[in-house]
Amino acid sequence: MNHYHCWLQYRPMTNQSLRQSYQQWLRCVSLPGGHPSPLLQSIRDELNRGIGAMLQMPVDFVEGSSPQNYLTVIGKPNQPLVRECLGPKLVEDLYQMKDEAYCIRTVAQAEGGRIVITGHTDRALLYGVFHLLRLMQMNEPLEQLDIRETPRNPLRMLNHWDNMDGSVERGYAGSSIFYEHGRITTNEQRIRDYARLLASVGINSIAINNVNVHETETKLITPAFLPDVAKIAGIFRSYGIQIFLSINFASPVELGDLDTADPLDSAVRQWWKERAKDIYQYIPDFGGFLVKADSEHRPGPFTYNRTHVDGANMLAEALHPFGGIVIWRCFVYNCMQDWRDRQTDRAKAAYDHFQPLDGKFLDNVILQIKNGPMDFQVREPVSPLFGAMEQTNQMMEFQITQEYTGQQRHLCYLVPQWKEVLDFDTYAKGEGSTVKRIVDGSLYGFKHSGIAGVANVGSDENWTGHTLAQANLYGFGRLTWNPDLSAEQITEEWIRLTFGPDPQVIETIAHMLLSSWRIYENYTAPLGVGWMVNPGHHYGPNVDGYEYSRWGTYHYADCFGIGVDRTMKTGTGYTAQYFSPNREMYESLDTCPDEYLLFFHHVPYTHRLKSGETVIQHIYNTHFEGVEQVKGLIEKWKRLEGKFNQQTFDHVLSRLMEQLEHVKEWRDVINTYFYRKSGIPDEKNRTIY
Ligand code: BDP
Repeated sequence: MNHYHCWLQYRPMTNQSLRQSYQQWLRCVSLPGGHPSPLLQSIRDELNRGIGAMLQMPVDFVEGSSPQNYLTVIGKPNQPLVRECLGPKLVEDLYQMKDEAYCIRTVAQAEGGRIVITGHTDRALLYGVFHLLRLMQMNEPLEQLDIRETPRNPLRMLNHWDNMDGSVERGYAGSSIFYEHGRITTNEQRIRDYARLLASVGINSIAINNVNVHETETKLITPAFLPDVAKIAGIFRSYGIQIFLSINFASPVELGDLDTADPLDSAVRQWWKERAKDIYQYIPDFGGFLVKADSEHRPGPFTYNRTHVDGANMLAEALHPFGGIVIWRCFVYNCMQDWRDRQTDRAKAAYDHFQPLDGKFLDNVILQIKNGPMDFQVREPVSPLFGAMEQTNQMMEFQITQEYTGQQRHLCYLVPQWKEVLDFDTYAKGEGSTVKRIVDGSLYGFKHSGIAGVANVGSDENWTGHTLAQANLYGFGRLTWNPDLSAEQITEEWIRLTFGPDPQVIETIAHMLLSSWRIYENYTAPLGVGWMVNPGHHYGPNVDGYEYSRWGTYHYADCFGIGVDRTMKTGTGYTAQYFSPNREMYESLDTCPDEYLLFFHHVPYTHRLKSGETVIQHIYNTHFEGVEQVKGLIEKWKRLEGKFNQQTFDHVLSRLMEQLEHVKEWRDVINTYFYRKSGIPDEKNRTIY
């Protein structure tokens, strides 16, 4: 495999009969005539590239029909050739399809046949073409295709935390692919290749700068930078991706135009309207603003004693005439709290801030909520804000970049975690009110909704630092397109596309990926309590690293026990933010799932889990086990030597070896800490320092 091409390897077909069949179908492709849109040009380019590499032949593009026996027809349902191939009944049926949906169908004819890819928009056609290429890469037959796909989430988005000096906040794969030395990059090819990768998994939106908007980035919305931003937007546009910018709430002040950013001040409101107008002049299909306000020292409406509604609605009004939206983040909490204050619970903050504002936001505002109430820990319960605001658009924020999950040095495949979150039943509107139905907009009929993920890519040749971390990006895209796909399905697809069809390779890597999140959980902070990382960079164990700081991230371990009492009865009352019966489930020690025990309860080390182990023995066991499991991953990987290029083999092996060293450190730091605190020896008498 070639690192750079990720899941678009397009390796030459070696199976002769399949190759002949594919060659027959794809030799001639009919595309809509007239002046081709940039998206149609992308379709043409991708077919040339994919077919050229896989089948080693050129594609003959035609407009309209062709006397060929076999033909692939790409066009909208109202095009005569599409109608002719599919028949009026099916075409009528297809008129119901949503804008991004597509249909791929094989129609047999007396001699030969037609493969028809159809949808109402060029973007839908592009998705259909990527689907066809995916099937070919996975050696699937094309003779009887009958596929209909509709993306479940309207917004399928990446958030880049890239800064204009080229650094990437929480980036573990080199520097930014968008910026160098305070300017937008001139390496457009790299961005084009990125856009292809994203479009191939259905991503349709991207915010291209960090949510922490510093001095230089504040200027991105000004004519000094907009021409360059427009260039990037143009590249993404040709792959059906809309761009967004993160904005600085204090822009009117920081750009030196006004002396206030008060959202109710008429000059401020006018200022934003003018900025919106400027932006749309350069980028007519600009998506809108992503906003981190009143969070971790970022400015916001609180400075002026105004509410988040005032702030978000002001921006929404400015964008409204152009069809733009405001994505307002709910990651708002007191990051300066006193650790002695046991009443302030950071987990409660998002709900406390936003839930009372339900119904007050304009309908082009979406609240973007992190999956858990804290901050992307390896294990957190679902944020209780999901479903708690019936009249306010909501979307999900996942973190693809592995800030707290091994920073792309450790293997940690997050699709199983995201699946659990999306499948969680909030009971917001009775049974079946799953998170995926809230964020896809269907439960409450939201006007805008979807899923965003904090990107994990950078300038490294393999995009993601750890080559196997490409699976997280792929999986994110596929899952946001269809949250009902299973983790196993997505995983197998990714491996087949990336590494090819060898069953041993598929089985081994699938096992490695699918077990890796649990393994990571085993050797890091136990039972949902989280943190225990080095402050600042968040890599490596440090049990008390955040214990006496201002961030609200505590475990309360002493010589008797550990965990955060978030119950209504004796604790912070956080459990009350959930709908019944989740509220009661978490409130009671008897029903709280083991994996969240220390998130919700403070218990003695001798407390028995549902598994039968005591808490302390669980800590010892999982930490010893974690090391053995990583050794197991290495053994598995080693058996793949020679199955693909040596460079990939060596690269992953070296990351796994580094993980192993590091896992031992985690084991020893955590076990020693709890042994010394509790004084309770390991039942199995293993060495604890
Ligand atoms: C935390 C990160 C920090 C981000 C913040 C956010 O440590 O770098 O700025 O989240 O999401 O996880 O705003």
